[in-house]
Amino acid sequence: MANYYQQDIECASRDQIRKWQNARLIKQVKNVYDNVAYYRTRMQNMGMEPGDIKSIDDLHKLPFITKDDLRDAYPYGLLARPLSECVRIQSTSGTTGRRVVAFYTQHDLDLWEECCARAIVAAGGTKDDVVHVSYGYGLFTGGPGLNGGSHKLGSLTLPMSSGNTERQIQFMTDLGSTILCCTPSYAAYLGETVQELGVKDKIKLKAGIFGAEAWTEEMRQDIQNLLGIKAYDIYGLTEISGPGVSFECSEQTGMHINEDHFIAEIINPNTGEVLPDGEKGELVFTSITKEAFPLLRYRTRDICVLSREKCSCGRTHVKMSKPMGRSDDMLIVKGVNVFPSQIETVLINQGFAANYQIIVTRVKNSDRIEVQVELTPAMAADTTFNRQQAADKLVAGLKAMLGIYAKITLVEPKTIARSEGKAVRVIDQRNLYQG
Ligand code: DLL
Repeated sequence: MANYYQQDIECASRDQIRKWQNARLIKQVKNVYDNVAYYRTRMQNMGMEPGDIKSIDDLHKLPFITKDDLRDAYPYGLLARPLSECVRIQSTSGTTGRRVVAFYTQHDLDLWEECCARAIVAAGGTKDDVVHVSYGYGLFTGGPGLNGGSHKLGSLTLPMSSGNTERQIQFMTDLGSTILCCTPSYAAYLGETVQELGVKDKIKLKAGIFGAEAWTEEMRQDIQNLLGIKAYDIYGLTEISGPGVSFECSEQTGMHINEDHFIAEIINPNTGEVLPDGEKGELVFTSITKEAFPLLRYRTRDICVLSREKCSCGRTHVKMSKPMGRSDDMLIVKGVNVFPSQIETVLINQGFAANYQIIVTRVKNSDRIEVQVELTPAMAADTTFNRQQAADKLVAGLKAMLGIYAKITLVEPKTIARSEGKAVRVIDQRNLYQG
C-alpha cells in the first residue's frame, strides 16, 4: 500500500518545488499549444509561442481563462487528449448558464484521488479508518473525489452520498464511521440530528473533512462541539480536478495547496495584476500535471490570501486562507459589499447556528436586506428567551459589521430548508422588484 503522507513531496524544499513547477509548466504550455486550438490561437494572437515560457516567472505572460471561456468551449473545445483516452466526466454544480464539463484520463483520476488521499491523511486518516462519504455522488466531484482518496489510502469506504439523515446516523453508529466527509452545512445538520436522537455517545467519529462551500471559524466550532470531532477544511473546484486542490493539516490555519500539481497566484480581480503573498485577491490556478483538461491561469473568482509561513506540520506547500467569499457571491446592497460569511459570523457570535437565509429585494429603487434566522431548539424551548431583544441585538451586530440596516426575522427551528448539497444562503429577488 502506498504511503499517502508523501513526505518527499509534501515537505520538499521550496527550491525543489520550484524545479518541479518550472519543468511541468514548460511541458504543459507546449502540450496545450500543440493540442488545444483555443490556446494556440490565443497565444498566437498575443504573438507568443511556447518557448517564451521558460520558468514560472514567465507565468504572468500567459492569458487568463475564465468560466465564460469554458462555457463557450462546451463540451469538447478545451480537450487536450482524444476522447478515446478519457475515462470520466464530472461537471460543476452551477445552476445558471451552460454547465462546465471536465474530462479525466486514468492518469488524471489517479492524481486527483492521490490529492484526496493526502487530505484524508492530513486529517489523521489511515487505512484503519472507516471513511463515511456523504458528499453527493454523480456529476458533482465531492463524492467521487473523497471516495477515490479513501480507496487509495486503503480505508474502509462508506459511499453514503447525501440525504436520508437517519440512515446516515444508523450506519455511522452500526459500522463505526471514524471520518465524515460532507459539506459543512450538512455536517451541522447531522450534528443537530445526532443531538436530537441522543446518540452522540454511540458514534465513533474523530474527524470531518468539510468543504465545497464557504464556512466560518464559528461554524467550525459549532460542528466540532456537536459531533465531538476535529473539523478540517478541504477546497477544490471541478475545473481544476475537484476536492483536494488544497486541504487543512493539524494546524487548521489554512489549506496546503498541492503545489506539485497546481500553481497558485493571487491577482487583483479588477486589474489582473499579480499580487504578492499575504495580499487578498482572486485565486488563479494553473494545472501542470493534468492530461485531458489542463487549464492555464484559471480565474476561480474565490477571494483569499496565500501564506508561505512555516507550518508546524512540516508541509512546505503554500497555504491558502479559507475563501472569504466568491467575487460573484458578494452582494452589493445599498452600495455596500456584503459577504454571507460576515452575516454568519455575527449570528454565530450571538449564539445562533448557521441556519439562515438572506433575502434581498428592491422597493422603489432602494435595496432591502432581510436575514431569516432560525432559533436554536434551546432558544425556542426557553420561555424566558426574549425574541425581540435577540432580534434587536442581531440588527445592531449586523449594522456594526456591515454598516447598513438589515431586517431580522427569527423563525422556528428547522423551518429553513436544509440542503444536502451546497447550502442556499442568498435569495436575490431584486430583478423581480423594480417598483
Ligand atoms: O465544490 C469541489 C469540492 C467538493 C470541494 C467537496 C471540497 C469538497 P465545484 O462544485 O466546482 O467543486 O465548486 C467549486 O466551491 O470555486 C469555491 O467557490 C467553492 N468551494 C469549494 N471548496 C470550498 C471551501 C467543489 N472549502 C467552488 N470553502 C469553489 C469555501 C469552497 N468555498
